[in-house]
Amino acid sequence: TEPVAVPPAQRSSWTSFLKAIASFSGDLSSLTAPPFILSPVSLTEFPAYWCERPALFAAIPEGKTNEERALAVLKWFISTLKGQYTSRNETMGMEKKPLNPVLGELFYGYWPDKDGRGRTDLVVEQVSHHPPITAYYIANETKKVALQGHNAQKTSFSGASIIVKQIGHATLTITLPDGKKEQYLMTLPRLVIAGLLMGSPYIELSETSYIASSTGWLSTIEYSGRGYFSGKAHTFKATVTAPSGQTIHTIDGQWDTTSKFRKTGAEFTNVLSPKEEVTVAPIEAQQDAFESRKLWEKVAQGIRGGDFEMASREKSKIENEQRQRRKDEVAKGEKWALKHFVRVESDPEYEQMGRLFNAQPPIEDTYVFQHNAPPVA
Ligand code: CLR
Repeated sequence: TEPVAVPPAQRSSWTSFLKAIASFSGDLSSLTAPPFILSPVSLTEFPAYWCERPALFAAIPEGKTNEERALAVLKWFISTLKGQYTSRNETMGMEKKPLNPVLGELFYGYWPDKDGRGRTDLVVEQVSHHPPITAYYIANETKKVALQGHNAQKTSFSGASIIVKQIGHATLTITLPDGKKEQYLMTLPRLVIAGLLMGSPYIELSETSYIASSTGWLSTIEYSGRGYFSGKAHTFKATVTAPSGQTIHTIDGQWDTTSKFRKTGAEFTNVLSPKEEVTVAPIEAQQDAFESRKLWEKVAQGIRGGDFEMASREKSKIENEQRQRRKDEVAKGEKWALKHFVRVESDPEYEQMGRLFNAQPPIEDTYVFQHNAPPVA
């Protein structure tokens, strides 16, 4: 195979990058990659993918029964996958290597109120650099829906693909009109990054993820791609089971287009309409030094404008400054203080709801949001 998508001058560097990945497991962020594969966007921006269809997020508490709300959560979840896993192909032509966030990096944003759906706010903080861990909180206060989660990745190499196991989980909390709280625990699919030999990486999802509710309802989502049971890319099948264990709904389709209820043929998800990107404060006037777009501004400019020397110089500046900070902390016997999240060793909600699908591992840590974020104008 010819790496057709790789600029000829970067082919040897692409080959070395692939070799380095193949003989390596763990944190890919430390490997030097050729310029054509670099994205100007930091991983701290990725949690915004959870809310690019704000109306679906806001609609969750409107479900009248436990069953309707379990379906509403599943519908919102499936509808985020296209943005999460294919949007870099759309905006940049292929999957790219995101900027590796620094410890304490922040990303704030919101989706404005529109058509009575209420405003949704996003707070993201890089809570660990080594290994990279990103924590986030997304809430619509009007509709009383909130999502708290964190994610990290374990990567390995198999055949000609990178396999990414997602570590971490997310918990959605809604408050019903009678004041009762209801929760949904979500686990995340496994990623297969294919297309590497051609030099145009793309993501396929595999295996299973779950959405377990405090009401006892459970959605089990199985993912497959080209060459698997349907033969089509980006395929999923979801079953929704009642607390009795009985399967009430089965849904099939493509997470990047549409899906249907198996029994009735009625449409379940449709993500063909445009999504809505998060709004962030203007960089120059309002962002401070640790906010993602401000922090990486010059690196991103270099990558976007093809000035990779500037990008690499500016990136080294940031990394050296980080190394110095860590040294100073050690010297002073201090530890970096997180701003918006507190880590707890074990998450009781994960343990409880995780029993519904025999969650592995059975215990996980979590990062609890401190409700202290500044409002974004
Ligand atoms: C982060 C959490 C989001 C979903 C998501 C989508 C794309 C993933 C990203 C996560 C983690 C980092 C990732 C990326 C795709 C490529 C990139 C795995 C899981 C790796 C580090 C870069 C590999 C380099 C190749 C493109 C050559 O909710």
